Amino acid sequence: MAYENILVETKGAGGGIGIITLDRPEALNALNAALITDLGQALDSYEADENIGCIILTGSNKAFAAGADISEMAPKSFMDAYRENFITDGWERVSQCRKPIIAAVAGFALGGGCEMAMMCDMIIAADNAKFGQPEINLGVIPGAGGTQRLTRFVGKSKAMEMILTGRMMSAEEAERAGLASRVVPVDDLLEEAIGVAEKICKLSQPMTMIAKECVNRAYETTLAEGVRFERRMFHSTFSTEDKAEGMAAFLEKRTAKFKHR
Ligand code: DAK
Repeated sequence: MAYENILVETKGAGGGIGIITLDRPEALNALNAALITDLGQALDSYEADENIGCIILTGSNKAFAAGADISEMAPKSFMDAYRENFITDGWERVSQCRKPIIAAVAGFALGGGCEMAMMCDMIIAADNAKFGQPEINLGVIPGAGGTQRLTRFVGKSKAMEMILTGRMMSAEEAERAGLASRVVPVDDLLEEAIGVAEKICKLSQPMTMIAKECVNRAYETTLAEGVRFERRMFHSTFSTEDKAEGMAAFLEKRTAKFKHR
């Protein structure tokens, strides 16, 4: 399917990696309604495709995304925004993705762009990446989870500084603070993300999905509930063909051939 605001391609052995590239270079990949619709459709189709084991979301070397499109927001009054439920439909789609999704971030990841990267399962940052929640400069506040997710990633003090002043964080600082899983040279960004995705694709697809679901529980519930949930999910993995194959392969000193069942 052809899209107007994103590019899609598959990579990896057997085409197991779905790559979505945000593509509005004239506006530093600012996220408008049409782009969010394209992104949702691309994610739906990768999630429905059993061959896809991991998704990479990326932008250009200059910008992952410089935020929601300010020209779309500027004319709206409170009543317009409230009645239309403005920029709500589709905005949480990335966080609802059940398959592993990696944000490969180069350049600006600001406002909604930073929020979208944080909705992914991990952020691999290029050395030129800049993260920020600059909405305060526009006379508004973050609206797609920035006050909640950034605080969980980097802690209260740094989140407050970023959100109250609008200052940007370098890739190095983002890694140090736990926002990015690692920093790589900008020219190697996609290759590094593909390397991680390839490792994920070689594993049992249901296990990577269940593991992701369990990690995400850590953000939504108490420790005791989270551990109980993990225990039940762990027990359920014993019903799968992939558990039988993975453990047999280890004991027989061979590589496991997962069937994703
Ligand atoms: N929207 C629209 N256009 C943008 C844009 C944006 N966010 N960011 C950049 N552009 C456009 C610029 O207007 C410019 O267009 P032309 O003038 O060439 O036509 C072009 O991209 C290149 O930008 P610059 O000329 O400014 O490039 P520089 O390298 O000089 O500066 C910059 C790069 C990233 C520092 C600067 O462009 C900038 O400050 N951009 C705005 C960043 C920002 O404030 N972002 C936060 C936006 S508010 C919600 C969901 C999401 C949100 C809220 C609610 N719900 C689900 C309820 C999110 C809100 C936001 O993200």
